[in-house]
Amino acid sequence: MIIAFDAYGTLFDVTSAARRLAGQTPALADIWPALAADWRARQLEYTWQRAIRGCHADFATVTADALDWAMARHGVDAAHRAALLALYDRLDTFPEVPGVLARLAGHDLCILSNGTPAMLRAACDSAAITGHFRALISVEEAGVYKPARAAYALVAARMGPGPAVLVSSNGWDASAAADFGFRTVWVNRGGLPPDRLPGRPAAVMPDLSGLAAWV
Ligand code: LAC
Repeated sequence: MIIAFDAYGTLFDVTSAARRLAGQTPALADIWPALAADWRARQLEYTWQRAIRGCHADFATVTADALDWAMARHGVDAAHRAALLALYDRLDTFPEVPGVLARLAGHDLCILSNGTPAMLRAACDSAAITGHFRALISVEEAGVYKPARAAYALVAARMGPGPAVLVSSNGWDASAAADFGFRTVWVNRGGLPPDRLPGRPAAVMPDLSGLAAWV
């Protein structure tokens, strides 16, 4: 079975960059959760804005732009910018990820992510999970962000035809992938209500621990 994973928020904890820097930077101790939340929210909003407006820029650019906005909002010293961006290339995985990927060894795994090829390779190498995947597929190949259909079409183009599961912690991503035709798992890490959008996930899980048994 082909299984395509979203990367950020699904495999990688996007809050870990701000959390790790805050661990050694007293000025960030109280604000890092809000900084991380705004960074992520603006990052996603900028991908949708750029897709709708037809002015694509890669995810490294969007991620840096979103960080600049979040740092300005929270009054974070510009001296921390480079460290935060460097930590984004070495995000923590969620704790269950290495074990789940090992249990899925008989399947044909890939990543489908907004991340650039370089960002995905750096994060996977840092977490020592690269070897589990046949392909790290970046939407850069389509030149448009998820949830554009051209982004989801990359999985069949790279992995070949056949039934495929898509796994994402982003409700909008799980919904769009289901609408596209994937059997979709929504990893509802935040305990959120389902998105009111076309496309229903086939399964909802609180984390990835049950994925191998479900597949
Ligand atoms: C990704 C974002 C959506 O990895 O989390 O594509």
